[in-house]
Amino acid sequence: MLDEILNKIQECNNLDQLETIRVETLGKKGSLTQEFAKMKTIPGPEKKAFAENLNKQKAAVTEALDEKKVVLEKEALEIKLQSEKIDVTRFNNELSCGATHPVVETMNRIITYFQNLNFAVEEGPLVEDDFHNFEALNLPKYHPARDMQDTFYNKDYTLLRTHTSPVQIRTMLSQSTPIRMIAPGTVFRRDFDITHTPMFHQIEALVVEDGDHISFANLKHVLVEFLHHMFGDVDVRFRPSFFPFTEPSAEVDISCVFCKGDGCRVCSHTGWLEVLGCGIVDQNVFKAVGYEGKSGYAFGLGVERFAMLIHSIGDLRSLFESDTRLIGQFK
Ligand code: 2NM
Repeated sequence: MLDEILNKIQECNNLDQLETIRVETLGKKGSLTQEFAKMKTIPGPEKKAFAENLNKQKAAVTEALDEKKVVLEKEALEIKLQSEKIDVTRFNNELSCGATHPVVETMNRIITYFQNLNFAVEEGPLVEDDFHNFEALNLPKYHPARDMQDTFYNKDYTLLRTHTSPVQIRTMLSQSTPIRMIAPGTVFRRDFDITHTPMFHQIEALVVEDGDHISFANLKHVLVEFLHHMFGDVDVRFRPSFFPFTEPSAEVDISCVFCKGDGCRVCSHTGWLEVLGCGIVDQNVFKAVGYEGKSGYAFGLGVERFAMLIHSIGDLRSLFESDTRLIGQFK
């Protein structure tokens, strides 16, 4: 009978079944317990041997049950651990990281370049008044040059600034020479087509000193160095142009970064790309801010256009669509 019990324990493969075996053998009505009840029917001289034998069997069964219990508990724990296993690397794989928008990145690059040349970074309000946005910049009321910009006007005759030049006016009104500054920021124009968005970004620069020694040569040098920094080994040319706030004025071209000047669709087969406007500050601007007798140069550029040329982005509007397939390429 002992071998039979020990066999059953050996073959048992779960804790419930093991408990059943324990109850069936060592429980109140268990088979071995019942054997102990037979003690009183055993004649005196045989009692001791009978009892010793029974106790041995009980000890053997108890030991077998205890050993098996340890093994089965270990197996059960193993199964539980397997089923509750956590892959700690899983969430890490799914973390996605952001990227700096190409317009912001380009703006930061330009700002850093001029900060290293000791230019101060100035800011001003997006909602401007007529004086700072037009009048002080040699654009008097009813002047046809105001048609060059299509302006968002508010009911109270304030307006959304059409360029960052009002920041230059505010800086000249509140500071004295020498001035060496850039004004990066958002500007607004009523224009919306393939190459224009109603909101875009500009960086304008202004350098003013006492006397008349600031010349076009100073302006040319700074711009050629800057454009080589931004676009690498390109040719640079200055074309005479007109702005109300500068005289003389020029527009600046670089040799086409796509066809290296051979002519392609992007440069309309001219080999040149227009990248900024510049000039010697008009004396009428200095008069408006009490800067008579000073000289200076200024220039302005569109950040979106720079970003598109640097990163070969074909469509201006893709910069404003928040499509993660665009921004995802700039991680
Ligand atoms: C440009 C081109 C040429 C300009 C002029 C001034 C100021 F305030 F000094 F008169 N600020 N910015 C300027 C000159 C801007 O942008 C294409």
